[in-house]
Amino acid sequence: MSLTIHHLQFSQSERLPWLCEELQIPYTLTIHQRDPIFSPQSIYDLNPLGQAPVIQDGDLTLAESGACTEYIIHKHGDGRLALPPSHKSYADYLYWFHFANSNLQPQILLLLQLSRVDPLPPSFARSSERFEKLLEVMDSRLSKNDWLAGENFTAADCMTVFSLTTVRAFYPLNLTGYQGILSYLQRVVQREGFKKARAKADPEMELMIDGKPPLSYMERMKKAGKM
Ligand SMILES: N[C@@H](CCC(=O)N[C@@H](CS)C(=O)NCC(=O)O)C(=O)O
Repeated sequence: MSLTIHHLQFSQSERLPWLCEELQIPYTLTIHQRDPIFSPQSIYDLNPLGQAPVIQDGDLTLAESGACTEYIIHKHGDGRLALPPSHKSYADYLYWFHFANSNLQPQILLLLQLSRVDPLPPSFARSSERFEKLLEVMDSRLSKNDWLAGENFTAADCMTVFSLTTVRAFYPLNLTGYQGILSYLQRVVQREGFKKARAKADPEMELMIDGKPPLSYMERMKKAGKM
């Protein structure tokens, strides 16, 4: 088995085991624990930026979850879970695939940083308003469509779900009232591929699909006596 996924627990690298389970392709999963918050040396040994995920395939070592997703789909998955240009939902697929890492995730990270400034700067309120708008747009989309690209479950979903679930252990996003998003998350966790990936990659982590934010990662570490 040549494809290895390096997964940092409680991180966006969860996207890749999920993708591989959905594609039903073989892979070796190497799990790395946070130390206690950031990446351990073993991730730096693979990626000088110290970020996960990282995949290895023969002589290749590749980071960036979007790049890894496209690589896996086209090298190992016969293009499945991507929509081709001929598909009626191609543009939607592209939009939501890129939305995850180019819009949703950066806006959450901005809120996380601004929320730590004391006193809170006016830009925090502005960013929060903008983020609510973003959630409204996603909620509306998911109220009318089962999956982000439309009728088909795609890699756009694999790219996005981390930012609506696990990331909330780091920034307490409240999804209460966003019924389109919450129903979507229920559909996600019923997928066999999701269940299998979760059991292998983060078996001890709860699903984080309620409106209320989950226990924070810091609190978990304190409870476990690791901080
Ligand atoms: N844009 C990158 C971001 C990767 C990233 O920041 N990963 C985080 C996990 S969510 C990480 O490795 N954090 C540990 C650290 O920075 O020490 C991707 O999509 O792969």
